[in-house]
Amino acid sequence: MAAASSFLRGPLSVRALGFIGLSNNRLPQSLTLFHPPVHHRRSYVSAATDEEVSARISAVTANSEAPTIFDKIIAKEIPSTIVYEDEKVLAFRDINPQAPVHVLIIPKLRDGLSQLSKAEERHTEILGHLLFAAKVVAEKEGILDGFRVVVNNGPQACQSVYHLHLHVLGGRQMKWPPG
Ligand code: DGP
Repeated sequence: MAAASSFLRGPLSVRALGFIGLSNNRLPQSLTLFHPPVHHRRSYVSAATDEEVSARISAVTANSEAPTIFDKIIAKEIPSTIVYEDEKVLAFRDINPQAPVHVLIIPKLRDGLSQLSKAEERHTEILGHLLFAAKVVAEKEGILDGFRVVVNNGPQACQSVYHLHLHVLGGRQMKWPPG
């Protein structure tokens, strides 16, 4: 209980804000969108991890047209470990792996697909291509017998990079339900 009440004084939020280079007084007013009703605030705040708070803040500050770190990876301006590439998609190892195999697959052209919920009819071909690429990556990585494909969409799913991406995870026993 003591630990929970210390969270209420804000260290989680402050650490998360520091992580993305924001201080409380520079927060956009729209962040209040994510504030729970006062009577729910105690359990909500104490349940949030740094990662979850960072993801919510990233979502609020994200401009869906703004470049993301993935544009720099596509342009090879920053290094990544590429495991598969074709004319439409790029697959590279996640910098923060959650399993022995953790590969991200992204469309090279974002075309409005900052997140899956922005998908339109015209995106069906690239969406299918991404899913097929997940199978190709799983095969290359030797995890065809068991792997998981995840798309985090929006702050409640902890999406942190607003350029659509599939996570391909494998190489260990997965659990269900996911966290
Ligand atoms: P998500 O939380 O679903 O938006 O996943 C974004 C993933 O991107 C996260 O697992 C970490 C990964 N990531 C972020 N920045 C970089 C980077 O610079 N390089 C690589 N390889 N992965 C990154």
